[in-house]
Amino acid sequence: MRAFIGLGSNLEDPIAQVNDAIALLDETNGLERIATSLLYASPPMGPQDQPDYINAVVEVETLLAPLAVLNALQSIENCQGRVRERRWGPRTLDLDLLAYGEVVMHDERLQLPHPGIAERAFVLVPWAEIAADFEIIGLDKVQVLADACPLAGLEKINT
Ligand code: A4P
Ligand code: MG
Repeated sequence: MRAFIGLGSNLEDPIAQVNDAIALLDETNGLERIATSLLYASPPMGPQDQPDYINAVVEVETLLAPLAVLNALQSIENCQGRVRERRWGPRTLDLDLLAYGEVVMHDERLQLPHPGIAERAFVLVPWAEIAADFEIIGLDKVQVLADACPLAGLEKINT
């Protein structure tokens, strides 16, 4: 199945956090990375008293079921010292399963597609870079949503 993962970090060298997470995704059995966006910087959505974020989106081809992908993402977050504190607060690493094919799911642990996608330029712009024509079930094509979403200070970073 074709799936998309959103990566975000705003603590402890966010660029390294995102790159390390990509390396750990590559080591996960049953996930194959197909495409990777550039890295983007943006001011925090939510509480403003926290550092700017680095975000990226990765496309994978996977044999794992949706909850198994979530388990893999959470174990990578835990490996990188993620401590859950307040909602939308700062974090060393946040991995979101943005979409898993055309699956719609409302499990307590897993909502698919990920809620809030349509308002988040830091998700849509990197996603459109790698899969502009992907149709997010129940929403629209990634590029259409990206074009409609205010950039909110999002910038591509040069690494
Ligand atoms: N969960 C449900 N559906 C999913 C899914 N599709 N993918 C559950 C991943 N997890 C999913 O997540 C809380 C619970 O969501 C998990 O236990 C999982 O079972 P969390 O990551 O522990 O909590 P959170 O991230 O603090 O809350 P939330 O609502 O997921 O926040 P978001 O939406 O991840 O936003 N600003 C910028 N510029 N860039 C960012 O990346 N990120 C956030 C966090 C806030 N502001 C930001 C950014
Ligand atoms: Mg999250």
